[in-house]
Amino acid sequence: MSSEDTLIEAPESVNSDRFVEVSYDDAIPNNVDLSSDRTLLRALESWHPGYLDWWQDMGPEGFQDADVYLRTAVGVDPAGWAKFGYVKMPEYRWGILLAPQVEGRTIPHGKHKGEPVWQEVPGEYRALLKRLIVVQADTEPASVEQQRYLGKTAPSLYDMRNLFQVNVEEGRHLWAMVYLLVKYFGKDGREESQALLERRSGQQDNPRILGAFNERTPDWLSFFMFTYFTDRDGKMQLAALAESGFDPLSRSCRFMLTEEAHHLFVGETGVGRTIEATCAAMNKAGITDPFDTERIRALGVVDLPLLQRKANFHMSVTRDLFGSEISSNAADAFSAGLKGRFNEAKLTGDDHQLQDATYKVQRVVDGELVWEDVPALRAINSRLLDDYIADCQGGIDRWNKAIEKAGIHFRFTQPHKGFNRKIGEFAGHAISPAGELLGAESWAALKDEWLPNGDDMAFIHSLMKPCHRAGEYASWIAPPRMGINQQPVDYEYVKID
Ligand code: BYC
Repeated sequence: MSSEDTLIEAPESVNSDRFVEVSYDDAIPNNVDLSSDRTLLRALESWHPGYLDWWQDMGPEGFQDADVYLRTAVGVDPAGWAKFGYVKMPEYRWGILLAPQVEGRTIPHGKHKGEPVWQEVPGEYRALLKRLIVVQADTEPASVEQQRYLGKTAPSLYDMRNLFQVNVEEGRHLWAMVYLLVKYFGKDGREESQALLERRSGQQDNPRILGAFNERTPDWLSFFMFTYFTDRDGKMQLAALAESGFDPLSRSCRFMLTEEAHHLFVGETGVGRTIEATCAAMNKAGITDPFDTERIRALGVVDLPLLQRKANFHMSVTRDLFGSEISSNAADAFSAGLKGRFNEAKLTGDDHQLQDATYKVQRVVDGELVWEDVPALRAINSRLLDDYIADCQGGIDRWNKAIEKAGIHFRFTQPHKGFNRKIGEFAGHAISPAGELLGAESWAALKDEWLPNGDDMAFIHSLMKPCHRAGEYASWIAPPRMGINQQPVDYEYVKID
C-alpha cells in the first residue's frame, strides 16, 4: 500500500530562498503579504464570518466542539510544511498559501506558449478564467457538505480524524480559490465568493455546479471510494490548472496538490483496509467463494462484489466530472493558456499548441462503439480522462495484490469508460462494464449486478455503527498499519467530550 499518493513534483527551478514564511499572527494566515493590501484584506475579512457560519451550518455535524488531532499548513516548503496538534475545527487556521514563484516561468501551452506567465488576469480571457476558478472552488465546500454526517458513524477515531482532516483542507482549498476571486476579479469575484457559500450540495433550488458533488455520501464506503476516485479527479484537474499561464492560479493549485495526496491516501487505505478485513474474515471462516454473499455478510464484513459495485458507481460518476470528451470549452481554455494537460510542461512529442494534432476518442456512432481521430485540441477533456483512468489503476492493482495474497479468487476491474455515464459521448447509451452496448431492457434487468442495489445499501447501512473509543475499529475494517504522525493506532485522535 502506498504511504502517500504520487505528487506533482515542484519545478526544479524553484529557489528555496523564495519560500515565504506563513504569518500566523494575522487573522487569516497567509504567505501572500496580505497585510500590505488593505482593500483585499478588508474584502476577505468581510467574507470570513459568512464562511464560519457556513462551516457551523454545513461542516461536520455534532463535532464542532471536539478536539481533533489535525495537521495545519505552516509553510510551503515540502520538507516541513505542516504541524500537528489538537484543534477545534471552527478554530482551524484556514490560510492562503501559494507555492513559491518559479523564476522565469513561461506559458507552457496554447497560443501564448513561451510568453512570460501572467501575474494579472488577461482581459480577453477573464470570463473563461473566472468560470474555471468558480467551478474548482464550488467542489470544495460541496464535498464538506456531502460528508457532514459521517462523523456519527465513524468506524474508529483514527478514521474520524482523517475525515475531519480532509474536511478542513477542503475548506482551505475554498479559501485558496476565494483569494483568487477576490484579489483578481473585483466586484464579480466578491459576488462569486458569496454565491459559493450559498449553493448547497444536492439542493434542488441552488445545487452545486457539477453532478458528482450533488450525490449523497451516505456511508463510509462511499467516503473511501469518493476520496480514492473523486479526489483523484481533484488531483488531475488541479494538476491541469497548475499548468495555467495565470501564475497565481498555478501556484495555488501546486500547493493544494500537496494536501490532496493525503486525501487519496485516505481513500486507498480505507478501501484497502476494508478488503483486508473481508479477506481475513473469509479465511478464518473457511469461505473461499467471494460470491457466497450471505455467509460473508453474516461475518460483519463487506463482500468484494459489493465493493466492486460501489467502485463502479463512484468511477462512473467521477468520469462525468471531466466534462464532454469533445469540448470546445476545453479547447478554448487550452489555447488561451489557462488550463493545460496533465504534466503539460513535461510532455514531449508535440508542440503544446496542437493545431494539427489528432487524438483517438471512442464514440457511439449508429449504434456501435467506434474509435475516431478527432482534433487533439477538442479532445483535451478526453485525454485528461484517459490519464485519470490510468492513474486510478495503481491502487486497484494494490487491492488486487492483497486479495491474491489472501488466496481469494477475485479481482477488481475498472468498468468500460462508457458505463453509466450522464455527460459526454456515452450519455444516453446503456453500456455494460465489459463495454457492450445494451438495449434499455437489458440494462434495467442487469444494472443491479453492476451498481449498488437496495439490498447492498441496506446491508452497508446496518454496518455503519459508531466505534468512538480509542483503539476500537469496526468489524468491517482492519486497523491501519501506522497511526498519524507516528502516533499509535489506538491514539485518541478525536477527543469527543
Ligand atoms: N456536471 O464542454 P463541457 C475537486 C457543464 S474535483 C454538471 O462538456 P468543460 C475535488 C460545464 O460546466 C475537480 N455540469 O465541459 C474533488 C459546461 O457548463 P457551462 C474540480 C457539467 O467546460 C473531491 C457544460 O456542461 N475542478 O477538486 O470543458 C473533493 C459544457 O461543458 C459537468 C475542475 O473541474 C458535470 N459533471 O469541462 C473536493 C476544474 N461537466 O460552463 C474537490 C475546473 C460539464 O457551459 N473546471 N458540465 O455553463 C473545468 O475545467 C471544467 O469546468 C470541467 C467541465 C472540466 C468541469
